[in-house]
Amino acid sequence: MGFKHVAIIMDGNGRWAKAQHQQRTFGHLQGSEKVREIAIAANDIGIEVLTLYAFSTENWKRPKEEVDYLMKLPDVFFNKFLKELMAKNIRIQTIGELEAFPDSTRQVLERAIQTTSKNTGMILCFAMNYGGQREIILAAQKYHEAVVNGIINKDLSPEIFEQFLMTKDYHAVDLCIRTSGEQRLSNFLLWQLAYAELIFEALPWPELTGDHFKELVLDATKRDRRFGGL
Ligand code: V0D
Repeated sequence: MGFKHVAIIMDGNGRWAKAQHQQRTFGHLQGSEKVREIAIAANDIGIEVLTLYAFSTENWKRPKEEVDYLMKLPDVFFNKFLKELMAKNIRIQTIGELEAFPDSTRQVLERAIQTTSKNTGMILCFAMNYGGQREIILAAQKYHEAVVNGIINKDLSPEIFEQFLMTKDYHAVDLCIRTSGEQRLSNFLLWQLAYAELIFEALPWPELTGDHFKELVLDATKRDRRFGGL
């Protein structure tokens, strides 16, 4: 039973850089190279959606220079890797409230989404200015609006509520991996992780390899998933 949707909290980039007497931004750049390697590995093993936590709603609290650097990373990433993503038939998508990003960053994202929109392979979904609680509040507001407008009735179920989440087009998350040793969800995909397998990997994100990633996914696939049944 192969996994369809894998999500990753790409933690440990700043700490990894500091450990080698480098700036945190160097860790972020190295981290974006890893996005390429892990996306290709995920595509190799037939994963349909890979959702990566690239920027949380909390990340705005970081020093301005670091935030400014992160805003430029999507452009750096696409200039280096867009050709390769096209060759691998990978589609770029995003979840999160992109309105908060500078126009320049949003234009880069829009162009990448457009350029890859006809690809039919794996979806590489970047969660940007994303927070799980915020997503659920927005979904509740949209649901309420739909009820007020008489578009749907008041019977609410998980299946109906999910249609108002940012991930409505994706399969449920099968596995979430967090690198760098912390064992928390940190407001990532709260609803979607209800039945997901969890892996807390000690290695920091820049040190994960494609082969190691494939091994983690394979190990999790072997777990017996009962979804609360017997
Ligand atoms: C920094 C480790 C790729 C986590 C990975 C703006 C923190 C490297 C992207 C990216 C970030 C995002 C969207 C897109 C193409 C690439 C990225 C951010 C941070 C936040 F369409 N890496 N990356 N975006 N890091």
